[in-house]
Amino acid sequence: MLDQLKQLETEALAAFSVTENMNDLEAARVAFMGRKGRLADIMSQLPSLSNEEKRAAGQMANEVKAAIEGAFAAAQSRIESAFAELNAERAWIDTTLPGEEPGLGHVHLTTQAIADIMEIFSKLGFNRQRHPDLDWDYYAFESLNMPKEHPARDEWETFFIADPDKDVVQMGELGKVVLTPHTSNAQVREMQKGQLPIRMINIGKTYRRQATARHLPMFHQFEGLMIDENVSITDLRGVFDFFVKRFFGEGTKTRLRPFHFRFTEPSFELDISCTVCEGEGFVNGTKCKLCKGGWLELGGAGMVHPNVLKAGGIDPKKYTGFAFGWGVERTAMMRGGLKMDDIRLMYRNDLRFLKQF
Ligand code: FA5
Repeated sequence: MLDQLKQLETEALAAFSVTENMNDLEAARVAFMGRKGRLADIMSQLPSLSNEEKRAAGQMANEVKAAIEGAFAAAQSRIESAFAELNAERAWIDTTLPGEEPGLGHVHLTTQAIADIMEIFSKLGFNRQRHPDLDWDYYAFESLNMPKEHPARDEWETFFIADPDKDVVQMGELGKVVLTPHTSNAQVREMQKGQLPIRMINIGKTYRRQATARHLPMFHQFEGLMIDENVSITDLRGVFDFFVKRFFGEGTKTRLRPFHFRFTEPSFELDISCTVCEGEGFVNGTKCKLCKGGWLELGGAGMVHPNVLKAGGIDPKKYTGFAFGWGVERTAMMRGGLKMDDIRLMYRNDLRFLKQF
């Protein structure tokens, strides 16, 4: 038994001397000195010894215990001071080192497109005006020749704003309150300022109850409005061509396709030649994946309807004008010839996507 005690002391001291953290040290202590540890195990043989042997073993056990406890305390303070040193090293800051340069971002694809759009139209004397994106039904629909209950309103998949107290749609003198489904609410608002001629660009957020790979519930449109004496479709065509050639490139072709809007007469959809296949419809003999036919639709336009001019207090016999409204995100996508599988990527804030632009 005496040999076993000596052996235990040697092993415990060796184990404590190599532990590097408090957890390992405690685990070693329990293994040697714990209630079910090696020392307790050896001491359990005591009753089978003679009285003389018991005395010798007891004395030796006390010496071994004291030696092991001393070694434990020494290992404990060794580990503590090693950690204190490490922490001090970590806490030290070399103030003479050059700082780390913070990463610089860039403006979002939509913001870039808005800046470019505005720069081009300002060359033609169009000014940016700001009109609300939370507006009355009157400006979003009624003043635009879409009376209450008119089926043409359905296409705009509109969000109506509820009165938080009464849980019904908010009403006012000018009808319900809507999140504008298009920037055309700016038309009559601009006319009501009473200043002619008008050359306005209204770029704003628009909202529709739509969320698909090609539709965002919140997107941007830019609305153009020009009103003066003798404004004709030729002017619309000229402005359209000017914008398209500068935004998409000199070689881009344009076309007007007859369409129907309640607030313009005649109305058109404006198309541009595809930015990938250059209007051919084919790339290396295979059908173009972006356009499927050579043309891309930019958005709607037309000559302002006389009823809309009247709603804005303008005499339709004296003045004429054109208006257009195009989607910023779709226009930005077309410029890069981007075949974006899902337009919603633009607002998912994934840096791997955003960094490309
Ligand atoms: C309009 O909104 C008319 N106000 C345009 C207009 C203005 C016509 C002035 C005549 C005179 P439309 O619903 O087609 O038209 O939308 C115009 C453009 O907005 C579309 O071509 C498309 O580029 C964009 N757009 C429409 N809905 C969405 C959507 N949910 N997500 C992204 N872009 C959209």
